[in-house]
Amino acid sequence: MRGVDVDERKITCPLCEAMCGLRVHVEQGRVTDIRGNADDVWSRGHLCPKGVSLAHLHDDPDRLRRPMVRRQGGGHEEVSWDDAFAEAERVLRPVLDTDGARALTVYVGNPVAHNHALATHIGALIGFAQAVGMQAYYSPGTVDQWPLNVVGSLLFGAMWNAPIPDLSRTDYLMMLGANPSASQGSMLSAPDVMGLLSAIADRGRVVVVDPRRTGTARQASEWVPVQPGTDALLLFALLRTLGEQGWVRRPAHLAGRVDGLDEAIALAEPFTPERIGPVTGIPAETIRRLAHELAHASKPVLYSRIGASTQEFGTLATWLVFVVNTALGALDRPGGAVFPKPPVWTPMFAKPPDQTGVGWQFGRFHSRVRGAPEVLGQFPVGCLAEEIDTPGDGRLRALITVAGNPAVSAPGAGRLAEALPRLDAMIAVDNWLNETTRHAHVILPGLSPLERPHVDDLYWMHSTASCVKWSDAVFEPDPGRPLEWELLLRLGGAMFGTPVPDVDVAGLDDLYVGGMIATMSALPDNPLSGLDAPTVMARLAGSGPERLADLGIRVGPWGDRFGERPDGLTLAEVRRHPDGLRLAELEGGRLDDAVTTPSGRVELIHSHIVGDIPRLVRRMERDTPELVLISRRHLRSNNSWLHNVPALMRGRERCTLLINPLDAARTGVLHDHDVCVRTTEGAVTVVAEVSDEVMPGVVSLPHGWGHGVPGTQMATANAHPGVNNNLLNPTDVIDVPSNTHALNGVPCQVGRV
Ligand SMILES: Nc1nc2c(c(=O)[nH]1)N[C@H]1C(S)=C(S)[C@@H](COP(=O)(O)OP(=O)(O)OC[C@H]3O[C@@H](n4cnc5c(=O)[nH]c(N)nc54)[C@H](O)[C@@H]3O)O[C@H]1N2
Ligand SMILES: Nc1nc2c(c(=O)[nH]1)N[C@H]1C(S)=C(S)[C@@H](COP(=O)(O)OP(=O)(O)OC[C@H]3O[C@@H](n4cnc5c(=O)[nH]c(N)nc54)[C@H](O)[C@@H]3O)O[C@H]1N2
Ligand code: SF4
Ligand SMILES: [Mo]
Repeated sequence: MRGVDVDERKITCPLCEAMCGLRVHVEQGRVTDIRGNADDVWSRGHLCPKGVSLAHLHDDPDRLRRPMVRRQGGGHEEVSWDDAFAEAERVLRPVLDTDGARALTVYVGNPVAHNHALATHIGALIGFAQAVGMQAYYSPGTVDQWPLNVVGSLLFGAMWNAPIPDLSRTDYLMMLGANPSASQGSMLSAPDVMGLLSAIADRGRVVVVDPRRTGTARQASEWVPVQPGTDALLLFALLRTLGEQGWVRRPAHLAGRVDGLDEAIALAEPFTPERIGPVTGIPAETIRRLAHELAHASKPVLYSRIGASTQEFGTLATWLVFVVNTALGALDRPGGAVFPKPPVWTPMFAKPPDQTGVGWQFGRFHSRVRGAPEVLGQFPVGCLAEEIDTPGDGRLRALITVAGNPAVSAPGAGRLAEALPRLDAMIAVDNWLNETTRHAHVILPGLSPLERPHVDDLYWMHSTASCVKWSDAVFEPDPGRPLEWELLLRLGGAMFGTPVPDVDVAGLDDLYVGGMIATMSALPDNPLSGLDAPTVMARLAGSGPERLADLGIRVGPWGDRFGERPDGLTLAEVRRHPDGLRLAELEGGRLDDAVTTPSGRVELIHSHIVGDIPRLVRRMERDTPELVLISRRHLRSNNSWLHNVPALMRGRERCTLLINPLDAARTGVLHDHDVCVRTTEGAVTVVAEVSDEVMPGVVSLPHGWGHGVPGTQMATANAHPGVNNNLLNPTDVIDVPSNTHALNGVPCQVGRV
């Protein structure tokens, strides 16, 4: 039955990279049911408990619907949009007038990539601020996938360009530092990724390299416990063994398309299985056996994620995954590591103008306090606090956070919590009053995930098929509410001197989109190259994010290119397919198309990466600490911000310290009792969960907790506060080539409270 009061909408869940198609059943303006859409061309009905929680997010009484400003005496109060914009102007303008945009930065949080309105227009805020002098911007990139971005840039030509494992065809998958049973896949989009893994285990082998026997490891053919932070050693030893045994495959399709494989194998020389065995905790004979299995599988492939990224040697480990894939002949081959073909183009896929023509440049400028070189435009996110609290010329005095919670997600969280109140201007574009936004002078809320249209672009760059899906909003937002992209343009416009309340948002949107098209069409090597910018602009439909979705689809590989391919796609056509369009399956043989390095070949050797090998050699000579800390995720969390959904919080407390029985016995720690965890950065008290799920010498604490702090408004989360993992993570242990913080493998001590 359909009618005004009863309706069913098909949407794509915007919460994670799995991009599940959902059916949302609405009665009398309320969601009564959410289930997987079995007709969705991509996900075929898959979903997880978080997808069902979209209704709770929409209804959450704590979710902000009106802007808030910080009262004089502390605490926040709701105000009108006009008053909020006036307050933003009041705090921001004096900083810009006296110190300029150099004193301002932007923190771009993770949901930006999952929210099309933010994803398309964050570039306006950052671009405009940089145009008037903002130096670096910050993001969780440096506590996440920055090593992959560095490796993608140098080896394959662009920062989001990297092959993914062909899960449907491989017969031997080695996974390092990824736990899709919780994450549902990362930098690897696949519907029902655990189903695909179990099919691989049935027809071949899945080997999980992880200090913890995760849900993924339990379902795998083999769990290989590894000492945190030593994956690069393991991978070098595998590479060395492949070379030594004559097991390197040199298939015809890679001939003349890859540079540096022999050099990479030569660099593996110091890393014998015998030498690295005691450091990694993996016996030499296991390493030789794994090399043998990889070499003799018919379609082997390696894949790594955050555990092998946010660690001391994240770039080398990530790089070596692609080197070993190349040595196995797996690169660009069905069943191996293949390049997806994203249907929706985004400017994120292009090289920035200043990096075009030359190879990628790093260290173009340095941070003020510790002199960190920029990497892909960013300093380590752990620099944020010191840039705010260290006096002197160029001190950060203004911060705009967009869908980010660095007070929880960034290392050195204690210092950051003390630094944020010192800002002269803090503006948060955010939907909750949480650990970070409580410090904001002004909070500008966006819409609920059910109130806005959605289309994914970035994640199709790492997906197991090429699809495109458009979701209309399920509910119309209240009239008079500014949309999130409009908020970003308004703040961006203020950079040029216009008072926040007076910014001509529509005019600025035209300027931003027109300027972007003009820039891109003048650059080589992107789908806009050579197009006539004014014609493109004139033929695009809509405004805001919709206009950019139309552009991305039309210049994408299936697009109409504004009439050049009359049967090609436009946004209007995509909208006619509520179950999505499935355009292509993964295939090999895409190197010539996908690789955009200066040479046109995969360039394995770069001094920026291999220059870090001496540091790795020194790691072999260093003693392993008695106990180290790693992070973990849970299926029913999403970083820091889904803990306010009651349905996801049922069951026992999840913020516990996992500790091996041997370590528990040694330190006197008892199951279910409070334990104190201490690092050079700080100490927390948390309940211990004694379990051989973690290997000896390793303790695991989830990130994203530490709620219940004064001034926040999240009733459910605050009733289950947990502890903030990042009070323990120091800001100075860094994977050098990528600026990424080591959040895994942090030396710590535990003891009874
Ligand atoms: N349900 C849910 N899904 C999510 C998220 C969430 O919070 N909850 N977050 C999303 C985000 S932002 C991201 S980036 C992705 C991340 O997705 P994944 O990369 O799959 O992340 P994790 O589940 O944290 O798995 C990382 C694994 O690395 C292991 N590990 C730790 N240190 C090391 C090490 O030194 N070496 C090796 N080999 N392994 C190590 C950990 O024990 C853990 O099992 O998940 C996304 N999906
Ligand atoms: N120790 C440790 N720390 C980690 C990690 C780890 O494994 N270990 N993982 C890191 C990783 S991979 C990531 S990605 C980061 C995440 O780091 P962040 O992006 O800083 O944190 P999130 O928890 O994702 O916070 C999301 C914020 O967005 C807001 N929000 C949610 N939806 C919307 C929306 O639609 N619009 C707007 N405007 N706001 C919204 C929420 O209220 C919240 O404030 O954490 C990192 N920190
Ligand atoms: S796996 Fe869960 S959170 Fe991720 S897209 Fe699917 S339903 Fe949403
Ligand atoms: Mo992330």
